[in-house]
Amino acid sequence: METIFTEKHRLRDAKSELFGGQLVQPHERPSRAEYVIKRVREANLGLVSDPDDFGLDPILAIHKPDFVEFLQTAWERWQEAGFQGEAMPTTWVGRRMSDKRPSFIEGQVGYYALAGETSISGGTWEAAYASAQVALTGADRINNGARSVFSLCRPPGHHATADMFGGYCFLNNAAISAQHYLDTGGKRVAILDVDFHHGNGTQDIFYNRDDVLFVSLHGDPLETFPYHLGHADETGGGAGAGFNVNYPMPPNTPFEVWRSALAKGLDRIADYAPDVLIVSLGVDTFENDPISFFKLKSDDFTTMGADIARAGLSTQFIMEGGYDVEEIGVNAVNVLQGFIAEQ
Ligand code: OKP
Ligand code: ZN
Repeated sequence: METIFTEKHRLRDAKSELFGGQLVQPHERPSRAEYVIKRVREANLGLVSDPDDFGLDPILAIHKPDFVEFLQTAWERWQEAGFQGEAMPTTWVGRRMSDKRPSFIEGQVGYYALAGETSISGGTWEAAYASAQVALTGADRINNGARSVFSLCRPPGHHATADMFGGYCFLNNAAISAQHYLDTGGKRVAILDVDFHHGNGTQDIFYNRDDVLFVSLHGDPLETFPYHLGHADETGGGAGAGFNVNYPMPPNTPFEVWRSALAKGLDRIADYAPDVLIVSLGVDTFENDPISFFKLKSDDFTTMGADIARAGLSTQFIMEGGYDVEEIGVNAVNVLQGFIAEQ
């Protein structure tokens, strides 16, 4: 399996995450991608290639132009305002408040944020742009006949909506890739999100559409981030009714339980008969992940990959979360090796 990767991910190297009332080094840090690419090479997974540049158009097919312009200019404008730290939201559109966009950068950061932990720092836009190109290049490989590809995206994307950043995400790489398939002749795309956290951004982007099926397995949002979306009764709206499927699960969920939800999700995907399957691959379901509460072991990730391969679909893996930095390389590559052994 070919891996698409660029060192430009390092441009996202923020100092601050708001965690437990303190500013700490972000869990989403450059070493994550370094562990994964190191393991890809050790395991001889296949070719490692730089992304091509598809430009802004496929990003603007998902994200609102004012949001993209905000991401491009936020850090510069924050510094010009004289702030000393990284750009972080301090306000948000609370219930019954106005959706009118503020003009001052401090207000705009709150306007475009869906969560408060994630800062915008120098290089964030450049890294997020490169991450989206890694996803688009993977899609291009599938379009050219590859059975599978690994887009080693960083920063991740599944929390980002059309016009909001947060949860370590800025541009929704999986959504941008899905739309690219549809804009290059695809009719139906399925997205299977196995990250520990609910992919609220991906759900929101495609909620009213039937050309993208979204299936997510995640920690119950009553108990964990993103808290305000991801319940089982969110099944899609309008033309998208029935095309959004959530499997929230409680603390300490073991692999056997998680795997039976995966089987149900894969059945739903088989019924949908998509042209391509995108897997939002987070490995923060691991038992030792520092911010999550499922109990998957390293071998379980191999089984996961084999289960996904048996769907028999052209499959693009897109990296999302996973924070036990020593182990995420092994766990991510186990999924890919499990897939290859069964494909
Ligand atoms: C991004 B991805 C833990 C707070 C963590 C942000 C989590 C973002 C996860 N107490 N808040 O889905 O892996
Ligand atoms: Zn996650």
